[in-house]
Amino acid sequence: MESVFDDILVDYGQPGAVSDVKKYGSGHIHQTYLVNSDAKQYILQNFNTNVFPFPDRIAKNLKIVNQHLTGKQLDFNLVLPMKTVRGSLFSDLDQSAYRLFPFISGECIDKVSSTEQAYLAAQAFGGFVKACIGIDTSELEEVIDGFHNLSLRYRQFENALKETKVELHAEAQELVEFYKRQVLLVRKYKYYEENLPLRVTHNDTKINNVIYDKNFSKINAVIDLDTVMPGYIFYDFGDLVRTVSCTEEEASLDWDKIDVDLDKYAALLKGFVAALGSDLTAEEKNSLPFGGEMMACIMGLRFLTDYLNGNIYYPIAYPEHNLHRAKNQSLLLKALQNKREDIDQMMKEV
Ligand code: GN1
Ligand code: MG
Repeated sequence: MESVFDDILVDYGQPGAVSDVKKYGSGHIHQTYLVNSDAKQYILQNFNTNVFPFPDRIAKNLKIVNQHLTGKQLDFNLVLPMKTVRGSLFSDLDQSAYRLFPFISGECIDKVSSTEQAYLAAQAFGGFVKACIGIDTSELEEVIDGFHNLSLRYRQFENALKETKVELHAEAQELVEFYKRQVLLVRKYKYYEENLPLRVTHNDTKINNVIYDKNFSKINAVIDLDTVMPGYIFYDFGDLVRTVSCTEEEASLDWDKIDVDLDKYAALLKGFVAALGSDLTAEEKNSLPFGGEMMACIMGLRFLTDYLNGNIYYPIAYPEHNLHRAKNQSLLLKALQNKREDIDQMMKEV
């Protein structure tokens, strides 16, 4: 197997032979590996062309962003895919497309353990949006059509429910009813869609998409830039809320422990607002608490839709996996809704 990886290094004009390959990280979409050669370390990804059918759009967006950021002071690295000797972003092997990235050392986590870590992540993702101000969003492509469009995702859920071949047991039925009741969020989404400016957003601001330095004293890098495209500010704040302020990870089945940690929430808010400051419109600031609810809702809807569709999008380890992911997000959403008054109060103080 290693010789296959050697061929990839050759394709990228990298010296040395591969000595070790290990699965890496907890991403759902691409298969990711840490590759050790006798010269260097790399991240290698088996790129998922089903989920990203238009890799050219990713390349175009990242080129525009990269050009815009050249010469600007960013406090962290943006990790871009390397180019092969032929100038391609992919190396094709066994009918799969592989990408190589430089390896950035540091700590990549699925759960923060302090408010400082929360603050740093929010400041970095906010800093990314800030640094991209000035890019004409109409020049960027939509990498995945309607990716965070809540109206669309809700319709896809309704269709899946109509067409599903899955026999819904009581727990599944209860979840379906819960998500059906979230129409108010869809209505609010439409309001913001009409009233907020489009920004260049990251759109996958999960906590495991930053790399801290080894002391957790700063962010070394922001990674996973495939979904960089035009979006609303609350997407990026919302996915941070979803993955940082929740007391349990997205994969947790400890239903009773799923709650919102308000101290971490406050740290996110402070970090994000510190980075973007007066660049946020008043309406954008108001939309931030909605973002947490909306992103928990959209992820839950997507997991549940996938369950109803027979698990064709997210890899699963057991039949109810997507159902359980949807349940986890529903409990987080409930917790966010229950604590909305505290969160609104917090907003006034920032
Ligand atoms: C996927 O591959 P990964 O884990 O970085 C998904 C995100 C979801 C996330 C849920 C392209 O991201 O939208 O938030 O799973 N990415 C895509 O963990 O669908
Ligand atoms: Mg990822």
